[in-house]
Formats: sequence, C-alpha cells, structure tokens
Amino acid sequence: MTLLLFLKSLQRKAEKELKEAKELKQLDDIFQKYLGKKGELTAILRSLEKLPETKRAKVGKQANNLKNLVKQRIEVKAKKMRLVKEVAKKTDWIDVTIPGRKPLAGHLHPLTQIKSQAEEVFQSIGFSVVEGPEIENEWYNFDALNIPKDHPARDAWSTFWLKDSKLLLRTHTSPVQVRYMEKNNPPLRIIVPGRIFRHEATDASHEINFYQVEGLMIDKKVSAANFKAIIQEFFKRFFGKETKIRMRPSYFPFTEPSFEVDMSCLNCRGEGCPVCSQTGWLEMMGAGMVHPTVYKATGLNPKYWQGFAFGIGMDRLAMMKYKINDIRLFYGGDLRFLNQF
Ligand code: FA5
Repeated sequence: MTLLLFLKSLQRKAEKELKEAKELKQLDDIFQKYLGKKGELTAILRSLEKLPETKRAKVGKQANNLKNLVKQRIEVKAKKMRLVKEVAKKTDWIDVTIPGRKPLAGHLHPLTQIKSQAEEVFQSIGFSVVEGPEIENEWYNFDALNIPKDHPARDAWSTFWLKDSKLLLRTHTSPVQVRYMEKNNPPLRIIVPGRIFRHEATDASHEINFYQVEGLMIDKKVSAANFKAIIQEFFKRFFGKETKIRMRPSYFPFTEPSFEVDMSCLNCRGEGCPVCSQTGWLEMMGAGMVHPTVYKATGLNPKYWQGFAFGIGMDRLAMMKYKINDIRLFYGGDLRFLNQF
C-alpha cells in the first residue's frame, strides 16, 4: 500500500472513531492514538525526511492536512461535550439536602388574635358575638344611653363628628346594646367586639382609635353577683388562674350601680410601671346594671327585665397578655413588632 493510500485509510478510521466517541476521555485516546508521541500519524510525519524528495511534498501535505483535520475535529467535539456537561450540571442536578425556601406567609394582627381569643372564651360561657356600625348617630351613641345633650357626662367621650352631618364615629361599643335590645327579646347574652374612636391625647395606655368588647346579659333575674362571677371566669380563662382583679364603684349614665374593673398589672407584676401609671393596677373595663332609661329607650319594661352590661378595653387585654408596654405599637405598622406574633 502506498503511503498516500495508508493516510486515506487512517483518515477514514479516525473519522469513524471521532464520530462514535461519547466521552472526553475517548477524544483524548484518539488524540494519543494518532497525534501522541507514539501516534500513527506522528510516525508518518517523522518519517517524511527519509522519503525521496519527489514524494515528500505530496505525502507531507496530505499528512499535515490529516493532522489538522483530526486536531480540529477533536477540539470542536470536546468543546461541545464540555458545554453539554456544564448545562446538565446546572439544570439536572438537585441537592435534596438544601433546606427549602419558605414562602412568606402573612399572619393575623395581635389585636385580631386577641379578639378571637376573647370571643372564644365568651362563646364557651354562652355569649353570642354581634357587631354594629362604626359610624353612629347621637341617639344610639348618647341619648338612648341616658347621656342627653349638654349633659356633662358627654365630656367623658370626646367625639369625632363627621363634617356637615349629625353623624359621629362611635366613642364606645355601648350603642350596640341599644340596637340589639330594640330588635331582640330577652333573655339576651351577647358580646360586641369593635373599633371605637376618641378625640383625646395619646399616651402609653390611650389611643384615639382602639377596640372594646361590649357585653350584655339580660334575663328575669340577673344580678351584680352574676356579673362578678362571669367576669372573674372570663379573666381566669383568658389569662390563667392566678389573675387578680378588683371592682371599684364608678359612674356611667347608662348603668346603676356602675363599676370599674382593674386587673393587677402583668407588665410589672403589680410593682408600678408606665402602663399602669405606677399604680400596679390597670383599668380594664367599665360595667354596671343596665339603667331603667335604656330599657325604656328600647321598648323593654324594666319591671320584668334586669341585667348587666360591660365594656372591656380590648387593647388593654392584648397589652396584658403579650406584655406590651405601649398601646401605640399596635397601630404603628412596624413589622419588627408585628412579626413577633
Ligand atoms: C366606656 O366606654 C363604657 N361604654 C363602658 C361600659 C359599658 C360601662 C357598659 C358600663 C356598661 P370607658 O370610657 O371607661 O367606658 O372605657 C372602657 C374601657 O376602654 C376602659 O376601661 C379601658 O380599658 C378602655 N379605654 C378607654 N379609653 C381608652 C383609650 N383611649 N385607649 C385605649 N383603651 C381605652
């Protein structure tokens, strides 16, 4: 066989092997086989000088062409293989041991959580949950509750009036007592959680926008002793057995007699702090026996019915439960605060 024919057969062999190669390692072997130190093509190239000059130019050209061809094919194919490997590494490979990325989920505002907890406790002792409007008129917010115009008691509820109307933002949840008594016959046993508004200065325990839980229980024989038992039970179930409460006489135009209920400040354990104005006790609610005027305003006969009403400061429940020393934190929208709940 002439050298030229041999080179041709080498080329066919190399091309076939290159086509079949599937791994970088195989390409490497092909390189060694033809172009390595002991490669078949290398041997031919080395023997060129021994050839007679007439043949040398032709064979030399052919051999160099083949050398370049094999080299180039190997390079192109190796590049392609590396690229495929790289992509596979990025897409196909999943490390199942990496901790998953948690999707950000929202959660309920602490006051909403407190509202649900209070509702749950009252429902467990037989109260239904009722709601009423945040925009009220004078009749429900004041008159029907025995707080007529020009009565000094109105000053206790500094009011936001709506422009050019006789409407106002309710200053307490008590108007819902009236609305409910108008439409329902006793026995009644409801609570009314809701948002209220007062035009007053804020401090660590006072906001202009806050929440109350109104309560109303009316039947043939409901006494102040029943009130005390129920409210004690509420505090026990809501805060735990150890909670201390105390009742003080007070004044509300729509109850007689009237009380205020304080609880021992959980923020300072009764020692005195800004939350309880250094007294060790925090006022949690107003209450009393429903006044005859309220029965009359709602069409019920006070001779047949008796009962109690109360209004708990819901923000104060939250402050005690979560040991928050400033009510304004609930409304600041600061996520560093809110994300703790
Ligand atoms: C009333 O609003 C009466 N409607 C409560 C009532 C209902 C009495 C039924 C009798 C019968 P008072 O203004 O005291 O009462 O408010 C009740 C509770 O709301 C307070 O004890 C306190 O816990 C909370 N509270 C009052 N003002 C604020 C305020 N500015 N910020 C946060 N909580 C407040």
